[in-house]
Parts: sequence; C-alpha cells; structure tokens
Amino acid sequence: MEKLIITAAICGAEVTKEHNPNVPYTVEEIREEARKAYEAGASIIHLHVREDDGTPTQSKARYQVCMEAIRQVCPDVIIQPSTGGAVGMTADERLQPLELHPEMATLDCGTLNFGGDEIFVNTENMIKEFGQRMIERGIKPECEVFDKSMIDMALRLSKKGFIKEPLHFNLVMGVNGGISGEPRDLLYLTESLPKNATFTVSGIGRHQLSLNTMAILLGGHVRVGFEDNIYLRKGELAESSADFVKRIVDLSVILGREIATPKDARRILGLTK
Ligand code: KMH
Ligand code: ZN
Repeated sequence: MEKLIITAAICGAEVTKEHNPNVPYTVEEIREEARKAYEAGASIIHLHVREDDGTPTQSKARYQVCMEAIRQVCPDVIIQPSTGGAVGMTADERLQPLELHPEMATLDCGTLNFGGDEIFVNTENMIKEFGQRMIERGIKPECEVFDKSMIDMALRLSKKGFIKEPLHFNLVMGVNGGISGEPRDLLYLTESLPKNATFTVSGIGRHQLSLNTMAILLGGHVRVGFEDNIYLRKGELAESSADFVKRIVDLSVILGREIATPKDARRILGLTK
C-alpha cells in the first residue's frame, strides 16, 4: 500500500478558543501549530486563517503572512488553503487565497445544511468557477465531499472539464447536514470513487478516530486536527492538532503503513509546482 498522507487541519473557521483554548488565531499561533503538526508527521497543512480576535477571514494578505510564517518553520510542507472559508462568505471572498498560487486548495462540491440555521452554499456554477480558476493557476483541487451526491457532482464537472483528473477527494463525514460517520457510510463513499482517484478521510468529532483507522486500512489518507475535532479522547481536550497527528502515526505504524513525507505526498498526489 502507498505511504499514508496525513493532513493537519489546524485552525478551521468555526471552532473557537471557547471550545478549546489551544485553537490558533494569530500568525504566531498558526505558525506554531503548523510546525508541531509537521514535526509530528503531517505533510499537508489545510489552512484557514483568522484575525487576531478569532474572526475567520479569507483575506489574501492574511493568508500570505500566515503561509510565509509557516514556510519559515517547515519549508517543504504542502500548504492547502481553504476556498470554503466560513459559512456566509461570498464566492469572491473565498477565492482570494488562489491568487497566492498555492500547490493545492479545497474545492467544495455541493451545498449542505451546516447545523442550526447555517447553510454552506456551493452552487454548481460556483464549483465550476472555483474549478476553472484552479485549472488556470495549476492548483490541485481537493474535492471536499460531505455527501455522496457531491462525488457525483465532482465526476460530472470533471467530465465537463472543470476539474482535472486524477481526482483527489476529502470525504468529510459526520457534519450535521452531511453524511453520517458510520463504517458503512465510508464504504459507500469509497466504492463510489473512480479507481484512479486518491482520497483522504475527515471524521468529525467522535467519528474521527474510527474513520481515520478505516482510511488507513482501505488505502486512503487521513485528515485530523482542530477543524474536525477538539477532543483527544472523551472529555480530554487536545493540546495541539499535533496530538492527533502523533496518534495516527503510531496507529499507522502498528497497521503497517509508512508515513508520507511532503515529497512522497507530492508524488502520490501528482503535484507539479
Ligand atoms: N468552514 C466550512 C464552512 C473547506 O475548507 O473547503 C467549510 C470548510 C471547507 O472548512
Ligand atoms: Zn476547511
């Protein structure tokens, strides 16, 4: 089996210091979280950024400062900015980090309820526009799917030329409004992927560890971090996203899969920049 790519989603847009005081907001906090996750074994940093007070932002300038800070402490890590941003942001706001020409970025492949009254809007035309911009800038999209229909959307838009093959998916499971996080759900999603696709799995909250374990066994890759989960185990807040990375490294070694370096991850995902 291929080496395991671990993505650390260190910040997110919705989780706050009220949920876990270790969630990073400032440039220095984001840089340190990235460094710890990288040193623990993460080869990709999935990046959201915040104002110093924790307000989520998609500001190009803020991304630039944070990406430069991360590169100072882990020069070879793959930085994958979010184009999802936070619920309620406009498409133009969300697209800003693509102007920094990152190697990868997320491409959210459908609209869903996002808890309470929130709706995370990704219309078909938005997905086309985001996909087209990534093609023009040579950015590898990670297709974020929160439900099976979003795999179908990605496949359809790929056939129409808006997303380049081979596709790479992130199966985000357990969001209130998306697919649930049971083992049968993951098998349903993985069996719906094209044979040449790569995939990573993000389990939200209590689903994280079980789904990550399945992903390791199924030949997929793994995402962990504060964006998806703040508890290392029931009732115990994680000190850093690196805690989750370390646990996956240990588990993967026990299960017989080596951990990918950033260089390995670039080869596996076909990153060319
Ligand atoms: N914050 C969520 C509304 C992404 O990064 O592309 C969307 C999200 C997905 O986090
Ligand atoms: Zn995200």
